[in-house]
Amino acid sequence: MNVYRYEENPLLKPADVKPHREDFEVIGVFNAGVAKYQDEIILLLRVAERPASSDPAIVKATQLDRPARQLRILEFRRDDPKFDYSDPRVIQEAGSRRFQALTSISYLRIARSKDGRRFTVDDQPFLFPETEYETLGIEDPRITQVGDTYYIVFTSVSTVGVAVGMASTRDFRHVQRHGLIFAPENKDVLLFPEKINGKYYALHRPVPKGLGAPEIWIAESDNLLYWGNHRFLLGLRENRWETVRLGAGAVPIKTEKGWLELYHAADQNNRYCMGAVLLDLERPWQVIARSEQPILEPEADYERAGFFGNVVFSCGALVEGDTIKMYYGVSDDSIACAELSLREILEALTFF
Ligand code: MAN
Repeated sequence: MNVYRYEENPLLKPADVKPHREDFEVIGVFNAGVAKYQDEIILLLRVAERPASSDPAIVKATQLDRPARQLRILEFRRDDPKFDYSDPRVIQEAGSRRFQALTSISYLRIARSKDGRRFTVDDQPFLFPETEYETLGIEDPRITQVGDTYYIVFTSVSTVGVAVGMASTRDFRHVQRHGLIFAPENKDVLLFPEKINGKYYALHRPVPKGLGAPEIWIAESDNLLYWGNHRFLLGLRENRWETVRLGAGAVPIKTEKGWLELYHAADQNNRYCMGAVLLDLERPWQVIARSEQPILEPEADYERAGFFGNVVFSCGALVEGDTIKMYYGVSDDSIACAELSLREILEALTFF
């Protein structure tokens, strides 16, 4: 597989984004949704911020205090044995691993570009945590254009669970919220860009806690809001790069051979790669072909090291002729882009 990584990578780093308020710092700008709007390429960035701490002995975190409608600042002593800081993304109770706080709060912010390489970041957040289901942040947006409307689906995080919210915009200035479309625990929802035989389809990724694993399902809807007829779609595979969890990444790409879905998967070491799967054009709940090897894996320095290293994680791609421009978060830290050939990806798939 020929992968052309942009020379400018990473295209956006935390230092390129101003925090939304002065006493905060940006620690990540990654996992961005992608859209084409007029003559611009839009990245809907996941920006992760935390309250700046001048004292290295104090770890500060934050969450939305709904009644007060403002962010509450939490403080933890780094040397307090009650807490486990081993996962940089979350503060847990030592021993029990019970959730205490996320180390950052995420929200969505727009970056705009004409050439797809140099982006200007908007001054203000586009979608900021606001509801009771977003008190710990909103993350990993995906954008699907249906007619003139861009639907944005995102991970909605709160202490009652990790769910999936939806919003829409027509101009990337005004935004309307539509509430939660999938209950906890669920993530990685991708809406297909058109109806198939009269129905909308969505890929989703529940996280069963008894039997089952974090794997990809497909559901259908008449209106994008109410989802049913759930079917299991794509599972993990042993002894490979996709052993622990997987989830859809980019909006399904319509090709002559089927719907091409670029998805992520992780192994026991939390190493995230991108793979590809082909779904039947008329019956998208049927898998026709799948990549044996990843189409992209963490190899460049910026993909291997960072806030949470060895992660490539795409939430969106643009297709121009045979070229797939895949934008992806690297190491839960920054954003990169790579170009791949659509034909080469299809040729590399194993058909069942
Ligand atoms: C995981 C990671 C984090 C994220 C939480 C909540 O721990 O993906 O980045 O904040 O889940 O979604």
